[in-house]
Amino acid sequence: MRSMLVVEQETDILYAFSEKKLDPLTEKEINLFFQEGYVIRRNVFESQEIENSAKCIDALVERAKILFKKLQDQDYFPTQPDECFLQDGTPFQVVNVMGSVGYHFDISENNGNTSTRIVIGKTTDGNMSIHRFIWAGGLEPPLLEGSRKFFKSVSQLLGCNKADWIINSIHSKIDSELKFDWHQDVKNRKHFDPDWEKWTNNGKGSYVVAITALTKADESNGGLWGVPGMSGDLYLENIKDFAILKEKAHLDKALPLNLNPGDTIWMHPYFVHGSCSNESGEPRILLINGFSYIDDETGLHANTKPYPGKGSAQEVTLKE
Ligand SMILES: O=C(O)CCC(=O)C(=O)O
Ligand SMILES: [Fe+2]
Repeated sequence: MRSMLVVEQETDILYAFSEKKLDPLTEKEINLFFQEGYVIRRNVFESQEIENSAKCIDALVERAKILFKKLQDQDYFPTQPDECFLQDGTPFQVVNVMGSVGYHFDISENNGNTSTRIVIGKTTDGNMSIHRFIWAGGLEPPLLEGSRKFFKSVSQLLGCNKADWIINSIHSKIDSELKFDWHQDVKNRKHFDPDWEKWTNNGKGSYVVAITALTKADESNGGLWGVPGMSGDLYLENIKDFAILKEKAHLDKALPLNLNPGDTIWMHPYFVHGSCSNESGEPRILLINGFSYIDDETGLHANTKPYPGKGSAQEVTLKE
């Protein structure tokens, strides 16, 4: 059963993240989004909001450190995909994607009603690398509260009054070898949910992501790259050969999507993008919010699957 997001019931006890609402996207911004596949707005998060987010991330990192220390104490770093347990009984999954091993811990609070998936790895020199915090607001509700400012823009871009809030993640690249190969987010949606968009294709992609930089994100620290321009419904999933991918996806036209702290980029699910590893020693931290379409008339959901993190993939009302 779909229920309202927990944070909606608890709004009263959360501190105000920001007094200021986000101005709706202008017609020009909306047109850019559909023509270019993305639109950037500067200073969407003010410095106070960035600081609040940083406090939440610090708290998540502390939890990650404790988990990593337990792995170290046990000298237990399995590499084969498996369901494993720490000595204290905490379960975790080992995921190995092309040699990059991630330890996935679902950590819950609030009597198990909300949770975050903490994904960590080990660097070649034996240190912890934070891969990501999935549904980060499950453990740190201010991250959800602060992200509600995107609701209006999501309603404008998806053309609906309600959506499923499926992603609220922190992607932190600090001295990490982590990178994201060229992809379209629609691929992630289809992988996750084979019934993705089955009955609801609204001609607008049915999914939108709003990525907010909490540090600078540019060429120097493994930022974000993208290929401006949308080529209809070009879907890249089945292209394995890089030379063909390069040609079809026009990778020669790729640009760095440079963001300063607080800037937000909205991306269409067919927008081709990726990011490099961060060798700079300077962190690159993104807050990623993803929403999927619910048809106002039929009530059908483009997404039919629960996502990691209790409290995620829940229906939210976008109109304020
Ligand atoms: O963190 C990044 O660099 C990119 C993340 C991304 O594109 C994704 O998760 O789909
Ligand atoms: Fe992506």
